[in-house]
Amino acid sequence: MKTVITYGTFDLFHIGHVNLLKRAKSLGDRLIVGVSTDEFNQSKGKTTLVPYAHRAAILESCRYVDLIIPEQNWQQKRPDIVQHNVDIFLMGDDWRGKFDELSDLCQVIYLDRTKDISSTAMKQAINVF
Ligand code: C2G
Repeated sequence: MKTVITYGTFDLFHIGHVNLLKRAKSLGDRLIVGVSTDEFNQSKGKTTLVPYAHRAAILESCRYVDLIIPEQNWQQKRPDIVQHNVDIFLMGDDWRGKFDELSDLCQVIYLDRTKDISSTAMKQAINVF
């Protein structure tokens, strides 16, 4: 069984997230998603509208996602990959190169982001910021 893992905040779940998860799942048999906790997002300096519990439940409802784990820090990727026998670590290409050090454990893939959509742009459009 081929396992793929990816991580993210997934605030205001949108088509860019769906496209990434769909392509990620097409590369394996099982897709694990590490969803950033509210506390971790604070440490990333990222404000979210949707609380972790809702973001995790929304991801769980996605047909492409098989398992949700909380993303609580930057350091957990390596042990997560080992614990879950991950074959592919995957992120959107805004992260290109940032996780190459994981390539001793698994294949590292960066996929093109979906153009013209982002949680930040959506928040600005509805004047949340
Ligand atoms: N994404 C995408 N296209 C978009 C927007 C986002 O492909 N238009 C991808 C991002 O590249 C990322 C994933 O969707 O791989 C989740 O995006 P975010 O929720 O913005 O994740 P981020 O806050 O970047 O957190 O440890 C990694 C971090 O947790 C990533």
